[in-house]
Amino acid sequence: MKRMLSGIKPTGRLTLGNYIGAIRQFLEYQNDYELFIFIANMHAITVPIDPKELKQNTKDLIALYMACGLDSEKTTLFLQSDLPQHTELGWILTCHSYMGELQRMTQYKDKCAKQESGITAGLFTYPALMAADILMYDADYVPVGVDQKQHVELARNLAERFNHRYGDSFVVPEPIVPKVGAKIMSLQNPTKKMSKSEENPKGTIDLLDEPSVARKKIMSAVTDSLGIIQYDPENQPGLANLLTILSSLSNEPIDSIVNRFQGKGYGDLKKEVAEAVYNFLSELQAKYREIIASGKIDEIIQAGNEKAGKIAYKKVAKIKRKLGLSIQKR
Ligand code: ATP
Ligand code: LTN
Repeated sequence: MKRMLSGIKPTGRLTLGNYIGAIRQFLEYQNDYELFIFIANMHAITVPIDPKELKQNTKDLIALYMACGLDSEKTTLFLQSDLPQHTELGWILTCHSYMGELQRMTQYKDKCAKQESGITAGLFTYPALMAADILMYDADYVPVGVDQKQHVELARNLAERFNHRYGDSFVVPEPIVPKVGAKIMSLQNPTKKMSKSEENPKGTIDLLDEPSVARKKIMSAVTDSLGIIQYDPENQPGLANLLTILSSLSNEPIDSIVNRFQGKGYGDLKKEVAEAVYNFLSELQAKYREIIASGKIDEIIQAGNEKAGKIAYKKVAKIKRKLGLSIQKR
């Protein structure tokens, strides 16, 4: 079975966009791949973050993953900061990354452009840590958003460089980027992505939003004045977004929804989407609360850490031997 790995930073609360665009895919992958999913909390500290918030986001993320249907029997779910091998291999890979290579990373360049002061060295070297996360487990595939593809390519280059210099060390990973269309838009500005860092909370549905609040957000979503129900993302982006959300949550094809709503108004469609979102969030949050109350999070992370930790321990020991860092005979 091929191995797949992905991580998510606990820097904000998860949105319906994260669910439809990313988490739902993980649920499918867990049947066909040996799946490793981890909370990239060492990456979250590359920018200032309140410790209480970080801790809460981390727990929420684990509980939400499970509430969405990630099955700890099939998937190894672990916490990056609990495995010191990540930073150890991260340092080793930092020492094999060139300044020019890291300077070319567009995410770093964008952040530099936006954030005039207070850029940390960690933000600069973070792609080397991300490469360590991936190469540690010999992942064949890494599902990521388009913005992260360049980082996976760096991991590929580092793997090849290492294999060339020291002999076979790492599997060269491949990024998997979701098909186009896997992009849920803001409810208030449907030409922009629904994002956890969006300023207007009315545009974003948080997975932990009160379901009745989420219902209101759908009812007040921006549409258009054409008054025809059809799927036309270019001219009717708000409507297309609502159709995509309904189709994703109900598994009903968009065409069939469009047919059902012929001759009806936007209000009718919004009501059905609002109900679907209301029901989805109510069920999800009930499971979420159950998981939090069960105290199982610690147990699941511990089991995941143990499984991932064994692989990480072996890998770092092997790499240290190859580099001449270990002097004792084994
Ligand atoms: P931010 O909003 O702060 O830029 P984000 O919501 O994009 O963050 P990430 O942690 O970068 O969060 O994304 C996690 C995963 O969710 C990625 O695979 C990304 O492609 C996916 N994702 C995020 N927002 C959407 C969206 N609106 N539609 C579809 N997929 C999304
Ligand atoms: N950098 C990613 C999170 C991340 C990751 C990884 C994803 C850290 N390590 C390894 C895939 C594989 C982000 O900012 N979303």
